[in-house]
Amino acid sequence: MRVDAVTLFPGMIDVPLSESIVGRARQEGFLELGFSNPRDFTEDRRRTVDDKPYGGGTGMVMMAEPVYRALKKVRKKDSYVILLTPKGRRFDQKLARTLAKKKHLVFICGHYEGIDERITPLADLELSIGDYVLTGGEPAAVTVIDAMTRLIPGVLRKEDATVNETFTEGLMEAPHYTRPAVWRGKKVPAELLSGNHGLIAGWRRAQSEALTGKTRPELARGKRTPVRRAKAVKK
Ligand code: 6GU
Repeated sequence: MRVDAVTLFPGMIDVPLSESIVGRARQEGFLELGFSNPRDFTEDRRRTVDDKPYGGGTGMVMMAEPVYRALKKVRKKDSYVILLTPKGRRFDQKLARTLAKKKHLVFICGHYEGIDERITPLADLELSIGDYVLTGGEPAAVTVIDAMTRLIPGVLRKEDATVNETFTEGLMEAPHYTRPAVWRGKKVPAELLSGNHGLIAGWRRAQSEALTGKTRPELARGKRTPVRRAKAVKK
């Protein structure tokens, strides 16, 4: 898949996504990541990208025109454009799966107090990664791109690694252990050492349900009484 980010700070996205699995996915061509910097589309000597908010208030607002031009440079007919903002719809695993199937995504990253509101209608989706405020959309873009990339077929060596994992079934995954079987006096649960696949599956299921009920009761409840679904993402 192709992803472009409209950002004043490409390094905030490029650097973290050059390591580990996503770094390899880029080298192997599963993910093509490009950048378009609004600062490169300014015409004044100072290359101004922000200005004071109309009506007063603190902070600066990203000006519409440089963002518009940076978007125009990368947007194609079938691009799906996502504006990253804490006011957006909350990102989750289901949306990661939907977005991972798109051919071309463009992320618009706000910085400072945000972007001139007249940019909003250019986006297909406003997206947030959680209920807290970041310095800009860039760390959110990293999070979303990471979550999608590992779902692209072929990126993970064992594709079923994404089948039984946390959130896929609305449950948290059971705990994992590796050698040694006794570490500093702490034992690995006997079920996992039994070699009995039915026993292991039953233990994992019970652990998943207990863990989810304890730390994320709203997910556990959602299993029995599905909450109203968020509006479907435009195709
Ligand atoms: Cl997408 N942007 C910013 N600035 N803060 C956030 C966010 C996005 N998602 C959660 N907090």
